[in-house]
Amino acid sequence: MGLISFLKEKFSKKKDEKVENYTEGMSKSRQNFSNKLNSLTKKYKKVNQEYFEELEEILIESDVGVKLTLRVIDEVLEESKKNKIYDVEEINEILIDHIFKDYMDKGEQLTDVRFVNNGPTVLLVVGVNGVGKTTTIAKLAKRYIDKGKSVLLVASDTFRAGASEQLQIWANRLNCDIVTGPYNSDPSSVAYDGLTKAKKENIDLVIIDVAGRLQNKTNLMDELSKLRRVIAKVIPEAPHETFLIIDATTGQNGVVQAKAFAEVTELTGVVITKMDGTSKGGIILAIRDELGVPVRFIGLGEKMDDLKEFDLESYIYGLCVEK
Ligand SMILES: Nc1nc2c(ncn2[C@@H]2O[C@H](COP(=O)(O)OP(=O)(O)OP(=O)(O)O)[C@@H](O)[C@H]2O)c(=O)[nH]1
Ligand SMILES: [Mg+2]
Repeated sequence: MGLISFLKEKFSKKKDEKVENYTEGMSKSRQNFSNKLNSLTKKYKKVNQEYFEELEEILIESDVGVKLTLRVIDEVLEESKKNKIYDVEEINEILIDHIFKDYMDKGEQLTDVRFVNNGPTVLLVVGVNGVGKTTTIAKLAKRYIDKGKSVLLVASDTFRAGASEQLQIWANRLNCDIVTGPYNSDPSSVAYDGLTKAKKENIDLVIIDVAGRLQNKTNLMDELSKLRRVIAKVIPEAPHETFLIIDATTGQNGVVQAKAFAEVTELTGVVITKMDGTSKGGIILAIRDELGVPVRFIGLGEKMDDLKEFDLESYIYGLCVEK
């Protein structure tokens, strides 16, 4: 049985809240992707060259990325020939199986922040302007406060006017401690102050908000490596996690950003925001394919609890299964 049949059976039996969140948050992407796939299925019934060409187009239009699309289509074509499978529905199942397997084969499957045993766990959050860094930080802070952890926010984005204030508002709302610095001050020195405080007070989780200006890669690289050096001075193994935030609505541009960041700094995870705002939900697959870094969380809406742990099965179900 293919994955899609398996998921249909698994998720149709009992109402699963997590899957409901995904199907709701991904409705635009699903309408786009599954409608196109369904019309293709009706049009062809048996696969041929034109079918695969149209399928390729659908995948690329859904932001799955050209590289991954071509590879998966090749794999499916080969399987079709080898096992003499020409039925469109069967081929669609095989396609989804390959997409799933490709994601799994790319590396670790992590979601939740990995906490260290001793002392504060340090999470660095990077990404370009407007992708949803600050709100994601607030959502993550709430998640771990709700789990009983002590959380400290550090406003190292000192360059954008109002950035610190925005984080401060969240800290107040969440009743969470925060360290800020003056506008235009050195982000590393704010981080230093924050980590010193976290160490002294034995805070469980420190989340650092960093500005990500991509205009100049050398600058970004210098800034991030300085920040990492300073962080490691206070807590030797830190930062333990570095999450890159990518806005799903930016499509292939998001993939370009991800590659650029991966070149200048070590990333342990990606968070995809605004999945609810795009009809091209394939970006997750493209980023995983290009970077191999696990997608840790996914933003499925603007509300505080709309940030969910990434779950590949729910994601595929949310993308492909008609509702
Ligand atoms: N619909 C939707 N909106 C989101 C999501 N995540 C963030 N946003 C919105 O995106 C906008 C920008 O979010 P911020 O958190 O300010 O982004 P930022 O990266 O910190 O921006 P700068 O500090 O200006 O660089 C806000 O209006 C958020 O509510 C999401 O998952 N879904
Ligand atoms: Mg911000």
